[in-house]
Amino acid sequence: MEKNKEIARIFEKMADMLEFLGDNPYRINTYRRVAEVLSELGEDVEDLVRTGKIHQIHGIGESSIEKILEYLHTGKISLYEELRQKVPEDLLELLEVPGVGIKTLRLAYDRLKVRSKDDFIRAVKSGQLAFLPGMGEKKIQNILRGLELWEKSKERMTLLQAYELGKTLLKHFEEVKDFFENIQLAGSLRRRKETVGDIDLLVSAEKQHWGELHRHFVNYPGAKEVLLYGETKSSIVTQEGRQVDFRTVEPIQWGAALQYFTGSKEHNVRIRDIARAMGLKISEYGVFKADSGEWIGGKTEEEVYNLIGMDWIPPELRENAGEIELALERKLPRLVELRDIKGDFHMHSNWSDGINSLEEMVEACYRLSYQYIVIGDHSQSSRVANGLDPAKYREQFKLIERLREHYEPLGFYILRGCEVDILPDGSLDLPDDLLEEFDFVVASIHSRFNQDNTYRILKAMENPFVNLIGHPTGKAYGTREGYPLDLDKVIQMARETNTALELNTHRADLSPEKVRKCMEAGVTIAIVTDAHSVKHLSYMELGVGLARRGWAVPELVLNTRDISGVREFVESKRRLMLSRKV
Ligand code: DGT
Ligand code: CA
Ligand code: CA
Ligand code: ZN
Repeated sequence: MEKNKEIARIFEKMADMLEFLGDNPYRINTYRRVAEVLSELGEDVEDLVRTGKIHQIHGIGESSIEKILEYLHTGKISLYEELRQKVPEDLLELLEVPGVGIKTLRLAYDRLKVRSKDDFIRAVKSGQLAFLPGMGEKKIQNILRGLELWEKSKERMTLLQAYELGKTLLKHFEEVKDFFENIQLAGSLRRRKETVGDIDLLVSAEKQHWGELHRHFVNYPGAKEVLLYGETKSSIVTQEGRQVDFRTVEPIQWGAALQYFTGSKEHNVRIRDIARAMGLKISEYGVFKADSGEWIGGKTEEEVYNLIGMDWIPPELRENAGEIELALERKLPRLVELRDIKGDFHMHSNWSDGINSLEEMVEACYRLSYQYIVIGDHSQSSRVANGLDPAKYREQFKLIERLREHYEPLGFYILRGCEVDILPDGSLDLPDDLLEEFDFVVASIHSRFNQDNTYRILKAMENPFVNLIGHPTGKAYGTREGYPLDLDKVIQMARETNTALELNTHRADLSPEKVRKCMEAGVTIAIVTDAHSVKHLSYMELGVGLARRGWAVPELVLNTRDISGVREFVESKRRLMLSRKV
């Protein structure tokens, strides 16, 4: 899939460059769409070309296919090479900055002779930019704040980025799987921390193979630079500028090493203190008697924890936030696991802004061995997302009806759903008589991210047909912090109205701390992928990790219920709210 990524990046850049040059908007959108389709399709572009299937893909036209072929044959796209002569590429990197758009960059280029990223940053900070037309004080403040966030987000990657990179690394090591026993991604990625500094990859193998393994590691095709190339430890920097640390240990040291390199540091410090008080010493090499230095264990993580009188602790909890005390009393809760998940409540098809067809989404979920899914295309107010009006939803119901005939006998249920917009006054974007026809309704805010939106969410929850609040805090990974919100009030209302709150895997919203608050209040959450393509459906694993980091237990995760449990959840709210009305 490395090629998909490379080509998508070039199409994205060509679109930006053409927009910068004031080219035809139709052409620009076409290239953007190609980039999106390629990076989210989940199928290797080289395979698509080989089988000819590329010609059937919605969103990739013939002239784009020519460019893709050109890249696959020559490693270059000539249009892109031409554009690079005309547009300062480095300047366009700033489009990642929240608040900076092409218009602003073009203006700075024309009026202030800004030619590079650094030129632009200087122009903002020196106040020069403020003199340009349309650049009010507020806009400049926004850009400054955006630059700050952007610089910070460059230092650490999002969990999603780390997860993807981690998967690619694991795949790279499949080629040498005969040389090692165990492999694991450790560090903050294993703990499912929302941002990850660097990736820590750990392998156990017989010493004679270590040389080969380190050679394989530094030859990772995505590596840009080798920082360290050793016998036990090597480090690389990837093309995207991310560091990966790689370590080899002996099989007998596996558990102790994994425990050590998973962290967190704070957790490990406590663990070591407890061991010391028992006359033991724990290091990355094993558990030893402090006086004699005799090795007494460490082949598995369980062994390490058991030797100091506690239960094994799930990595997501290892932050010294109460988990050690509970493990000592052997009272840790049983956390939700991926295998508990029976369905997904929020996904989009190409009826609104998804990449794949509804049929493809359904089939993919069936293959994940789910018991049910909710199709949740956007409603009419979300124009940019190609939202559906009531007639369109009813048309979609007919398609769902047909698909049910095939899938229900297989024990797989397709629920009619939507992601209905919560409008600025808190009312919903679809009429109640339609909402009632859905099997499950997600309601979300997609506008006015700068204001306190508590009242909108509270009002939406009072609707008897709303079952889940989508991405409740409006937060997005890395770039957006979310709107001001009184979470306690939202939690209280969720409990009073039998409404669930969403943990959206794409945005890490709710965040783990907020999940923990829901758990303490006994409020049900639903872990959703908000998938816009088949590929995104696999992020459920990550969502479960974030939920676990928020101490989520299966009883309070809606996806652990079977189909009748979900139906009962919906019915009970309708009964409850209607009984209140009379
Ligand atoms: P990151 O990469 O900043 O997101 O966070 P981590 O937790 O992955 O930290 P990293 O990569 O520096 O180290 C990986 C693990 O190795 C860390 O979680 C715990 C362990 N470790 C590293 N340095 C130390 C140390 O000085 N003392 C102790 N006790 N553990 C350490
Ligand atoms: Ca790390
Ligand atoms: Ca590290
Ligand atoms: Zn949404």
